Amino acid sequence: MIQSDTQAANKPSLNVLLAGPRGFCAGVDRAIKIVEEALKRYGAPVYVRHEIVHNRFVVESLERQGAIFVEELHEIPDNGQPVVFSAHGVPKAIPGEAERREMFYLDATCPLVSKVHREAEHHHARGRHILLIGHAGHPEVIGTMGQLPEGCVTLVEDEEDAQRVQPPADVPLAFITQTTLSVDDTAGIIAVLSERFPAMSAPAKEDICYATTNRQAAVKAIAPRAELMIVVGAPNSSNSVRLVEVANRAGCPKSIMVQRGRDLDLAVLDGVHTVGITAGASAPEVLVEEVLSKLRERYALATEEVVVAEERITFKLPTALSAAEA
Ligand code: 0K2
Ligand code: SF4
Repeated sequence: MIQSDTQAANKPSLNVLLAGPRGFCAGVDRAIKIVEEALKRYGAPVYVRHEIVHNRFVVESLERQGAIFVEELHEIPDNGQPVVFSAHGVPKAIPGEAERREMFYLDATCPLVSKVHREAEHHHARGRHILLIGHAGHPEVIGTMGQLPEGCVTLVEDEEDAQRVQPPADVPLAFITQTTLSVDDTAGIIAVLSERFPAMSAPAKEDICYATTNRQAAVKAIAPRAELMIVVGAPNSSNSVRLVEVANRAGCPKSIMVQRGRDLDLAVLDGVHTVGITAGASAPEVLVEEVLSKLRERYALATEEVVVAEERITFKLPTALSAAEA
């Protein structure tokens, strides 16, 4: 259904295609709720190791409620207050260190990331060397590699890496992936690996999650109709950066990322009749609304939402937070 702005007769019109789904996924929603619920139950401060999700707006609103963000556990005093691990997951050494220091920790790792951690352990237990498809330095990759002893996982970032990688000889192989990759790039990397290592254990499907897959599919659906794609998200958000790339490759001539409405320079709209808008899994809908408000400063919007999938998935909170208070 197309919705048109009323009382904007003197403004030029702009078609807006809203990607559906966009924005928060179940893992992000759960991670933020864990921090909020911890603040409610245990009071401030609640420490959070790494940005709970890669979005400054989310981080700053939790800071206002009493959350303190750190990068490493040594920055946290021994004061008995909880520490939450971010949605991206942590190496095994982190809960280990928290236990040694008798810290009270809550794990906000997305259950779909934890599933990949368990797959890594499963392959390792069967004597397989693991090829992890993902991006170096990303916290999810650091967390997944850190489930196993050093040397048991080799990172493969792209097709060139897949062509060159020399895993240990005479050891069976398996692959796993980061959850927020480009579906198409990953298929290309897996094709190269499967060709080189036909005996490699391959899961039925890579580990890219439902939310990443659906957001990319929605962008592909609107990209050919749009002259500009605006992705609401943060530069350190892997899944959001992928949406910018997907839009370009799916035929949208220009694709940009903005963190919020005030970052949008309306000059980029010159000559544009149809704009696509989406948001990464860590970007709240209020920031999409900000972008729409900014566009309304100059245009009368005719908005159409293009929905390629319905998402009903939700994840439970950790037992420590979901149990009724004693
Ligand atoms: O896409 P990223 O992994 O960089 O993370 P965020 O932007 O924080 O989105 C939430 C996904 C977290 C884990 O998959
Ligand atoms: Fe979980 Fe996927 Fe969301 Fe990451 S993007 S938090 S894996 S649902």
